[in-house]
Amino acid sequence: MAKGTVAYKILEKHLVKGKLIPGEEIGIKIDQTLTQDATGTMAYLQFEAMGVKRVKTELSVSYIDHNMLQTDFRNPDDHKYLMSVAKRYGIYLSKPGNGICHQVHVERFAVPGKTLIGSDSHTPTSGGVGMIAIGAGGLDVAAAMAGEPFFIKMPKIVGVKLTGKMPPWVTAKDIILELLRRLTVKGGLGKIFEYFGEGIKELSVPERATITNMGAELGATTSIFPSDEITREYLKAQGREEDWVEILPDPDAEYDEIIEINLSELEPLIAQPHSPDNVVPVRDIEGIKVDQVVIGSCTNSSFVDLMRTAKMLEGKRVHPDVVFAVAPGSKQALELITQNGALLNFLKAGARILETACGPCIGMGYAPPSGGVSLRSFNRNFEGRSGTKDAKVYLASPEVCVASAVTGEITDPRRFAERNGAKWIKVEMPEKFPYGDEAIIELLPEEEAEKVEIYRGPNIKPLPEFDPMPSSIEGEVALIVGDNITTDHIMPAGAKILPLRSNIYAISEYVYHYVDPEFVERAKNIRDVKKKASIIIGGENYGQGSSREHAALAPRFLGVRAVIAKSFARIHHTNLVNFGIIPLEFADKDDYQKFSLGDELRIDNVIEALKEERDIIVKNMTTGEEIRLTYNLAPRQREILLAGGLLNWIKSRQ
Ligand code: MIC
Ligand code: SF4
Repeated sequence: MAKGTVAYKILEKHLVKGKLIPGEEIGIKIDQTLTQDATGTMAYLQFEAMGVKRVKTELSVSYIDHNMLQTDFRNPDDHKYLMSVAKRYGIYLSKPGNGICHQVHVERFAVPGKTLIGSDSHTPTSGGVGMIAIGAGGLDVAAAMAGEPFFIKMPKIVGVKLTGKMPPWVTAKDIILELLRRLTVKGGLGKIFEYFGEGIKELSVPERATITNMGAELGATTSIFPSDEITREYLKAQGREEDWVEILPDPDAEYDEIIEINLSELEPLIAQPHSPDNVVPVRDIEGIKVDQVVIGSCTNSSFVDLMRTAKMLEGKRVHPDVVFAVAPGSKQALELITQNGALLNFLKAGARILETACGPCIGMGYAPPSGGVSLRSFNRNFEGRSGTKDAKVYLASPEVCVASAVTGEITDPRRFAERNGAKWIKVEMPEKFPYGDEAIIELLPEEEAEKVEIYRGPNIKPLPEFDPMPSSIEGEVALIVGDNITTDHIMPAGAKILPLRSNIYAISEYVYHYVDPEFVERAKNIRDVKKKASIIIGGENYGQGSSREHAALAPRFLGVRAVIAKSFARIHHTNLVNFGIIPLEFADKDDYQKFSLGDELRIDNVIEALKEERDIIVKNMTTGEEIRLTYNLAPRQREILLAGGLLNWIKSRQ
């Protein structure tokens, strides 16, 4: 039962519904929330619809970090909306330029022992300071701000025992890449990864945060480190020692499973295109020419990353054929490297300095050239995500990135050190960080807050209304896809589409845009002409990756009422339920073969089946076959589906 583990202790303290038994639905009290601009506008529209006067959490922060290109009025209008909502409802606002939500949250707000949910899949980053931090859809975050508990299936708690000592040039990134190599992008489904063992003493908080951040790529519910002396020192340097509490696993703590990594045996690793689990040792693919290199993203752009790579660059220049960029993760990190002069090393090496934001990680600028090779210190390399469909994106530690930027080809940093005399340094934490809170807007007193008017630009469109579940679904197979479909496939981001996040009518025109450009027309035809529902057939781990609820909301708007898949990724599964799309699974996975595009399907007695928790039968009217489907839905989720979505369900209870 994993009693005595750090994760169990925190969950136990926050439990408001259910039992801490793996697989059972539990409700937990949420202390903190975070949103970012790309998911935040929708989350706050939903929060407004809940009619609450002020957030009910201990702390809520709204970050602006994803879309900062501001190519026209839409994006700054959204920012203005977010700023007014924050003032009105008692939410801190981190302005554009202050940094990437997860990094700033660890620096300025994360508190050991507390719970956090965020409308971004990398929210587990704050697990680096011993907090239960979980990514969720915006609607779930809105509900938590309104004081509702957050519901998940109680995960298994997997202990990751770190033994040995990392050799020079092996870093935190290699620990998480090693886990991805072993477990794949679906290896973490239904699990919390809790790190323990001698090896964790070597890892600073920013390094721990790299690991908990990229645990999202395993499909894990979250990842967590104990809150120990290292955490205390870090929080003290952030001027927040009073936030520290010690949370260690009990000596007799029992994990549901244990994975051991001997750090002494690790070597620099790299994820090849187009999946973060396509991991090999860097030395195996040395010599591949790179066109561009970038250090940044919420995974690897901390002060520690910037200091070590700045040191590697001392007296060196970026290869003439390579464009190299650095996007510091936060204003605080940028301030520090400005103060101590490390920034100059990047400039002198010929680096391009990008804004402290997500930027290239979500295809907002800095796209690679046609067919180009881009090496990044990020966490995701899904096909096309960089903005260039045929680019090849590799993921590795910032140290591998810098070694390769100088040589012009993928290079093992150990070989780089030998040849170029670069020295491995252990980055010491400053005694006091420059807090850098100048770009955080403080809370207004309640009486003033109540008078704030919400600003709504013309890009912000009201939420569409959705019907309750019909008693039978008459539908058509509108799309068939394979395994590991990401929410980037379903609802792409990037400079063209991201500005439409507050406008479901406009953004739904891009659903499955790069996978099947005809999908939208087909779905609309099924909805408007044939007056039927669209049904999507999927493989394993359907909807992995980002938490964007637009990947459920926009298909629902286009008339999708069911997705039948071999298995689902956690956040997307919940998002489908929240928007009234029923996530069904094949009782026999081989039945996946039994569907073709355009097949007419009929699912009868949906309401009864959901009420009585019976399996569902789909009739393929085109082939005459009947196929048995199951589902993994808690009673509350079945009620939500019957109501046509979470907002309808919440309203029906008021
Ligand atoms: C991502 O890394 O894919 C994002 C962009 O941060 C998303 C959120 C979004 O789509 O807005 C995520 O990880 O949840
Ligand atoms: Fe931003 Fe990339 Fe992190 Fe997502 S993964 S929050 S886009 S930096």
